[in-house]
Amino acid sequence: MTARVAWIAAIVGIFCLRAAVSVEQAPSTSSGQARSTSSGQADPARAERLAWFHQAKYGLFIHWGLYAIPAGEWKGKRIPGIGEWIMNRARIPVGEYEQLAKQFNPVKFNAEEWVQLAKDAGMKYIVITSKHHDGFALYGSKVSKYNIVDATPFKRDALKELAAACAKHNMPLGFYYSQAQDWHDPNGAGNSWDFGPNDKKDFDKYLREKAEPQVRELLTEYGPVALVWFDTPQMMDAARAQRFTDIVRSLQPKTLIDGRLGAAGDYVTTGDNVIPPDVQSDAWEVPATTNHTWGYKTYDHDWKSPGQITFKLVDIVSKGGNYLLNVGPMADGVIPRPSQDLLRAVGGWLKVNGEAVYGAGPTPFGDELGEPSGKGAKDLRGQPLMLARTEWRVTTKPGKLYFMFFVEPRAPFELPAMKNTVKRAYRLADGAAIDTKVDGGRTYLNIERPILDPMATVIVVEIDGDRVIKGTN
Ligand code: H79
Repeated sequence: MTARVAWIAAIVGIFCLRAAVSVEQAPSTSSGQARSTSSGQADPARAERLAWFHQAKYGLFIHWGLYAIPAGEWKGKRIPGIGEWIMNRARIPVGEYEQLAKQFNPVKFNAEEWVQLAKDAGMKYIVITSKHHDGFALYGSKVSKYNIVDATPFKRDALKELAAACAKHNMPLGFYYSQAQDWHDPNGAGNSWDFGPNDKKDFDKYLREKAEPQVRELLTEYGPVALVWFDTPQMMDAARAQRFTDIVRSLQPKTLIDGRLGAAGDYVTTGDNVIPPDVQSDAWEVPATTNHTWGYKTYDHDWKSPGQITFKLVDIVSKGGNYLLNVGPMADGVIPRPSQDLLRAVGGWLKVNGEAVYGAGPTPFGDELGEPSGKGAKDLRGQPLMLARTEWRVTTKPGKLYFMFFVEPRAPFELPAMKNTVKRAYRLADGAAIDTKVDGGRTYLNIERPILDPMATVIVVEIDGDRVIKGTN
């Protein structure tokens, strides 16, 4: 088994294990196999759908809903865990939780500002919760009155406004939709405290009367939908998943389906905040938080730093993936200032160095990523424990290698073994030439110290030929 297959097997294994012991399992991925049609041919329609996604690399995830009001606290008590799970974690009865709708009046919500933030951040697509597990729709659904237009004093359709702003700024917009868990619907999965165990429910009634028609609405009333982001596929089987696939494909054939529908989507979705240890050949995306929650919590101030986010972005791109990074707007419609500042700081780096990220291919090397610790050690998820290396990463475009340094490299820096000749090397930020020398068949870069940018200094290495040929001359 290759390391890659082992990794996929490990996360799929975790999913199955959790699913067997708990209905509140962690979401996981679809198969990591390079996808082809039943005849064994590559799927050209899928490849075409994915073209923009491979270019984009970095997207803004937005978790917004009624849970932004309690924001991690219920009846004076802090409820542990992720904020959007508060209804579940505090076992709040539907009749009580739905009262929150009467208070939901985000008068400071401004779709243009949200899109502008994504643009400033260098993010190339937006995905927003149209309905999370709590069952509340953030748009004017005709299927259920439990929605932002019919059940709140706000009465505005937030997704309509966001779709219009995205269209204006050419920003692809996708919808998160919790297809299986719906704690508001007596037959939806997950709410055992009001409605009893899942196996006593008429789950197909819920799918046919709420989830499927709502997904149909999202794909007909909001313009082009870049992707549908399904989540936690409990109770899903092949037939149920197929009905969603058919809805998406028939209404908008270009729309991508993520990896958590319960059947193979268009790309692999890794576990929440899980970045694989090495390059994945199939298209993939990691959903990730900026602190420790998706929905807003007043008391989670543990934000990642711009440097940490930049490293993760580059790490992900060097492994062939996309980074879908979350913000949790407050109940008044404002995205918390610290997360805005963080995103804009990374955006500043991308403005200068984005060429190394957007549309860039993965590392042709791999030793720089780290190595299994050996001795059979396992991490918290039961996967082989990796000793990650974090000094540098590399991405590629035809004829170019982008070396990104997070710490001072050893001087001179020895390029990984390749048969290609280095034509020239320069710093991406200012074009400053980097002195190179060849010795014993290896090329060395004399990178000035200190490195220019503490977030990451990018050195472009131009080679003869489009791609790296590994080995020594
Ligand atoms: O939308 C975000 C999460 O709400 C959703 N996926 C991301 C993108 C998600 N659904 N389920 N999970 C994540 C796994 C949930 C795990 C936990 Fe819990 C919820 C840990 C703490 C609260 C379940 C309930 C396990 C312990 C208590």
